Amino acid sequence: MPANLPPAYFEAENRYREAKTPAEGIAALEEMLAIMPKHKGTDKLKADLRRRISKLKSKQQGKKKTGRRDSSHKIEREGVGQIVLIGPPNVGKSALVAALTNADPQVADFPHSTWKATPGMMYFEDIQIQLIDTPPIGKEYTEPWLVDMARQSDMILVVVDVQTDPLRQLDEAVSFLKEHKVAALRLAHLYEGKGIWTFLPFLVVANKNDDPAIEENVEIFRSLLEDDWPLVSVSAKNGRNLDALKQTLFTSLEVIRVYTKAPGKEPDLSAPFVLKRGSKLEDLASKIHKDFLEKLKYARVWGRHVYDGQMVQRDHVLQDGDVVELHL
Ligand SMILES: Nc1nc2c(ncn2[C@@H]2O[C@H](COP(=O)(O)OP(=O)(O)O)[C@@H](O)[C@H]2O)c(=O)[nH]1
Ligand SMILES: [Mg+2]
Repeated sequence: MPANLPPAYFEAENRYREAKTPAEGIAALEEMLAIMPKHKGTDKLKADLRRRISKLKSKQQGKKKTGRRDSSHKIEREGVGQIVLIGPPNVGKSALVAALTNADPQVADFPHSTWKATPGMMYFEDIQIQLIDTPPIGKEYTEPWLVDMARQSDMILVVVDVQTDPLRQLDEAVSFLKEHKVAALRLAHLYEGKGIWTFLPFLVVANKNDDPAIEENVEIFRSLLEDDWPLVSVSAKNGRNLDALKQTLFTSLEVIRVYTKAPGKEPDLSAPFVLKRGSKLEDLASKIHKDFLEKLKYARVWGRHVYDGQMVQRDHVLQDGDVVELHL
């Protein structure tokens, strides 16, 4: 690798690694190609980038052909995040979506009762998160669009039944996703340089933990888990730990809620602006209005990590729950 590549090249390379669609990947690769200094030492690298671009382009075209069929399964994103439930039959995916959201998917004691994806909105405090119930994955047959839906989501919940061999169920789900190049973000380093992967936050939900007598199953499951999977154990049937699950889902989405106020007025607490964790004052300004980014002088912030009305500059990192008064 030539040593004189500019920092912008590595930024584009990061974007390429994190690309969720062929289009994003192509854009990043083309940027890398454009940034690359022109001399003999970079010829090989350039050829390699061009090859990757054309590969992605053919993938994109292949996708377009089947677009009509796939689009019927596409679920419009709503709320601050989209989370897909994945797992074998009968573990309680539909029961969880029914318990956590306004949706009412069919819950049944026979396998394969769910054959289409059903979205529902889950309220968490003052925001909503979208959960999607899906048909089961399994050895015999898995809906072909299911993986695409997972890839386009913000997070995957692997649901298992803690009363019925949860370790095998988890392994099945993780292997299935791995076969389709979808893996946990935490484990991304294991797949570096092995093609184009989609990495997402994963959470394991051990369902059917109905009462304290079942805690022992949960502990055994937990102790057998490799790779330190984050795990929440719940009961969709009687609501045990569902509040903890909601909180964990919100935290895993890595977003913050910020409220705005006008000088001398009360803040508007009804509708927060939702930003990625780590966002700065200037990110909030540009989200409110594109002119604000330019005009922004400073802001006053009320929250847990500042003193009341603290004056902050553009690069100030905001926290969940902050109230911000912009001064233009
Ligand atoms: N004991 C118990 N049974 C549950 C729980 N959640 C779901 N079930 C039952 O498990 C069966 C399968 O549930 P369902 O939601 O249809 O599973 P899915 O195939 O993963 O969508 C049904 O008989 C449910 O009533 C739970 O938390 N505890
Ligand atoms: Mg179901």
